[in-house]
Amino acid sequence: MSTVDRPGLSDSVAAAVDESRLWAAHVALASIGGTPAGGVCRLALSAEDAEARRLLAAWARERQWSVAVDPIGNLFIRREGQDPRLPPVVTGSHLDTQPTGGRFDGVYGVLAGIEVLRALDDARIGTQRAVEVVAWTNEEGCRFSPGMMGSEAFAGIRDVATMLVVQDANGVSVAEALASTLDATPDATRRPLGFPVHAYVEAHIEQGPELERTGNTIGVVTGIQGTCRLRVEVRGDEAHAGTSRRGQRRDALLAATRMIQAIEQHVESCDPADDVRLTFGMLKVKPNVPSVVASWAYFSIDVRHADDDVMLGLVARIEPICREQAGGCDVKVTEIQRALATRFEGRAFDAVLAATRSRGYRHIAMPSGAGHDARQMAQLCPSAMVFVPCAGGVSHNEAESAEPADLAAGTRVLAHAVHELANT
Ligand code: HGY
Ligand code: MN
Ligand code: MN
Repeated sequence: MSTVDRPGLSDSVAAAVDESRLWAAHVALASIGGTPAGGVCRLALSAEDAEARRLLAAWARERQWSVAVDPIGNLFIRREGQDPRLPPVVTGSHLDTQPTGGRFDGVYGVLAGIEVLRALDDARIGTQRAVEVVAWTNEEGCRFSPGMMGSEAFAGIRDVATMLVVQDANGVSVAEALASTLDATPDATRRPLGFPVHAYVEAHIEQGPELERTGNTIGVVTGIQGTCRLRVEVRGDEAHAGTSRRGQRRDALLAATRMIQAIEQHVESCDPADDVRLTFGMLKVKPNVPSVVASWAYFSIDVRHADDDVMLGLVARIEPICREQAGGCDVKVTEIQRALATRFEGRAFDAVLAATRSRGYRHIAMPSGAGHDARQMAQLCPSAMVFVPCAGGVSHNEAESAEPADLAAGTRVLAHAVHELANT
């Protein structure tokens, strides 16, 4: 008969975290969508995503944990508590990756959650509240844009209906891809969207250099900077490369490059401290052949900053700059996602800080430059994040790397904090 919490049991749970078992789980997941360069390509709702979900569901069955999915495909693995009526503690992250992603972004948070459940079992420790591990659907947003679909749907920030119709570059909709992905976990209980959550804690690699640079093992995350995502569509006219005069062209690609340059120069002029994160990650061109003047260009803009006023001030300048650089082309600027800066505070943050101190890890309190599902969960319940270092801060890159000992340290902090929260 397992025992419900008594003081000090959080140490026992943390001690039951098994570093080599956690590493083996990462090796297993990294083989699903593994790339020749040693990274991972496991796009949202792809065959690889389905295979990863199937593996997690099999692990859950081994331990008699229950498995459920909701209407956007969020996957929940639940270890029951003493009182099933109480809102659970939820931990987790995402299984999907960027196309040239690494072996740790997202998946570490899911596997750390699984390891916490295993540690609770092995230590034969019960909790008042159930503990659920979640794998959020489509955090990355590279196949189906914008990302964060699972956690935004769960938090009621965006309507599932608007997500299901989104199509990928091949015209496959979220709805179609979701249906085939869910076939991978046929025994999963179908749940309605959303439920009360007592607290949410997400473990993640930092995806930046601070922990490694300062020699710290744990980042107790204070919040996430704001993010605005936009798309710019430029329309011109196709023309012959050898006969059309420059003065008569409506060259969509040339106009797009002028817009990109002008936005970059504007940001540089008002951000001497290099605090703004401005990214033009995607550019599409039609007809995209050497001897035809481009009639269509489509590019992405990702603007981030810790101060919402600064970020929104820059976003407000984007459309005017694009129109100034249009050169006779038609321009359409669309904002597709806006997430303001988020602070983590309250019982989840306090539990992570207390667990980190109690375990004696070198640590710093620090903000997150990257976006995470925890941002959305912070709108629902007390939420927090545990960061661990990654080599050189490199992420969204196949060279992404992390040390087994650091992953285990973060998981011990997670186990300690989750156990405390599941008994309050
Ligand atoms: O873009 C982000 O910050 C996240 O890693 N998807
Ligand atoms: Mn991530
Ligand atoms: Mn990512």
